[in-house]
Amino acid sequence: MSEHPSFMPPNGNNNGHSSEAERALELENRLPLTGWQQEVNKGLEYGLEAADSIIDRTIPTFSRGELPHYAGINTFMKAPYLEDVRQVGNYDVAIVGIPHDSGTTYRPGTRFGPQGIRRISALYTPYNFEMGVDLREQITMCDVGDVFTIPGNNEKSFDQISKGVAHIFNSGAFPILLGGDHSIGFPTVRGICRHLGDKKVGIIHFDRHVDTQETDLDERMHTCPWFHATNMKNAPAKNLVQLGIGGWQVPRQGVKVCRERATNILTVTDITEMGLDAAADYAIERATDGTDCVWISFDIDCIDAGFVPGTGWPEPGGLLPREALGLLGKIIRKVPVCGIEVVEVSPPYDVSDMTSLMATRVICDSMAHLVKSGQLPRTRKPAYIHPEAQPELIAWT
Ligand SMILES: [Mn+2]
Repeated sequence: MSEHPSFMPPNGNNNGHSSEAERALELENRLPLTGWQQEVNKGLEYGLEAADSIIDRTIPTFSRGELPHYAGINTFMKAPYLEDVRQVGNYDVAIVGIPHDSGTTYRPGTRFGPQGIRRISALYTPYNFEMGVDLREQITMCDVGDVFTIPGNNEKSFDQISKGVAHIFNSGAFPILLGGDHSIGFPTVRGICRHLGDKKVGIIHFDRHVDTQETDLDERMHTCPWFHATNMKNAPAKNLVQLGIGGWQVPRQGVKVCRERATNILTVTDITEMGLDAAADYAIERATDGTDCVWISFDIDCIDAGFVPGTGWPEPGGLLPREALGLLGKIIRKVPVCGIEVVEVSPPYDVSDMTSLMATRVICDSMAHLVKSGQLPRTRKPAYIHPEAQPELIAWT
């Protein structure tokens, strides 16, 4: 017997208490296999029955669906590729790549982020043990491919991104964006705001960097998205929560804007000292105060640089992966999330796909928390989605 007070053996006598592992074993038992059976049937129909020597008759001749993990065409988690984006509203979740890195001011390469994330996402099964979620059984997902960005032109790319995000958002499908550098944060939120009417969105921003200056190197680079997003009346600065900020790469002109607009910042030390529950409560309270929905912008560099070498501005001293994932989950479970972007994955600087894998984990965990909190699948289009209109701007004094 262990003397550790919290130790509960998964299958031992635990006096009525249960460990996470024990609950996980029970949760799995409640999940259906309908989606898996449909995938097998489709595989056998489209991919032909296997050669006679294959004993497992669920295996087709041509790989269709999840298996083998190294085979097939890499959409995100091998979700169906939706060529006709007019049909996107038929799915619970739409994955879209934003291959844009013209906003980078140091390492480029995030134009390959969507490809890198899709490739390593093939490693994952749709099932998570601890949460007892099987995405294949519980939601429908499509991959709409990438927005057509214009290399070397941020503003034209921003216009494309806003239009694409607005289309997905308005369809009722839950948008999940694969970045792309963080300059895309402004056009994505602008796309959301075009369909908010007089409703408001809070932004929860995981990052080591504030990203709040007006321009950088004379343009709206990846250091600038929240200055421009919080210029829109639908995205108030008082509802911008910035988690994990700190270190030697936080430009002072951005800090000045955070102070003037009274954004809500927690450093890594704040988060670890107050604890994940209190940090999540702080983020939830600030982001939801007077708003109707919350946009999650997850810069992969909020995690310590040792875990995510493939990124634009790596900064040591960030969150541990389990802290970042834990905080993200605690937040998603309690706020009405209207979409998620994961940015700053730069595969050319990555090692063994570890940064792309972290991004995949962030996305899959997010979907599972949305399922566990009843936000997915959606039974109806959220009430905060309105007909298209240009967002009004705030006149800052
Ligand atoms: Mn960053």
